[in-house]
Amino acid sequence: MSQPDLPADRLLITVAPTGAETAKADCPQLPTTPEEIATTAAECEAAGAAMIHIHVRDADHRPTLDLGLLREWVAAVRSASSMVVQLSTGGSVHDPLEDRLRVLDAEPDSCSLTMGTTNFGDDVFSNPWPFVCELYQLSQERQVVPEFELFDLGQVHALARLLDKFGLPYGGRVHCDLVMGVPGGMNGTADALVAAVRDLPAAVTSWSATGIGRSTLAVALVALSKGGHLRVGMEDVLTLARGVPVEHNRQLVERAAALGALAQRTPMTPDEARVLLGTRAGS
Ligand code: KMH
Ligand code: ZN
Repeated sequence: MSQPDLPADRLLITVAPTGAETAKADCPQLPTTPEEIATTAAECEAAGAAMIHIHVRDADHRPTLDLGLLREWVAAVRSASSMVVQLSTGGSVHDPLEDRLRVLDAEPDSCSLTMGTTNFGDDVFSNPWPFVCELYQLSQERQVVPEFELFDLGQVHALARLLDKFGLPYGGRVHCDLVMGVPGGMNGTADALVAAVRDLPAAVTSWSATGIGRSTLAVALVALSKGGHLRVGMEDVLTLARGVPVEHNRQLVERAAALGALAQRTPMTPDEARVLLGTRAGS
């Protein structure tokens, strides 16, 4: 996997600070307002994150895909940091597909794009093939770089099928994220990660991994061993250790940077991340 124009030791740290699953009432430290997301973005960039994966909340702290709020959050993050802004098109398991397509109207640099339907705890995260194809073509048209979210090995295969059918993403780079340890998806283990990386299509130019809950450290360590990048954040894990809650997303970014330092990897700057991912110039 090549990183043209970048030193080989560079590590992309993506922060996913909010997600759609945790209630503010259960976790008051979760960033759920434009002010909180701006502060989080600035702190996480200072700690080494170069991209932010955003799920927006409304005034009642509930997940929303309201276009006005999406735009407000994108602007808040851009005013506080220079990180690559990635909006979730996954939303919550309750969001209609048509609302998820409209996320691109908020003009992010990047969008998540999940490669298939997954059982998601007791719910279903719906990503039918026609929806995946429509969202992908829309991302090409709007010049938004997708991050392909892969929850299982079948979705790795589906990515090859998508690229064969519709060609490369805008920008010509192919970045994906292995989301591991979701109840219903692939296991958050070294063996599962090795199998998924082995099967990635040859067109993939970079990949990161994230382990949900307790799998977070195992997945991060094996991702670094395999030369991958890291996604961390309170979307995926709410404790630093058993009984020790995360107080700030920056703690998870700091820990990712520290693990990277042990593996002799240097956090990438947002400008370097733009080269890695092929996002629009000036965004
Ligand atoms: N909230 C999950 C149902 C994404 O952001 O694209 C989907 C998710 C993936 O988090
Ligand atoms: Zn997400």
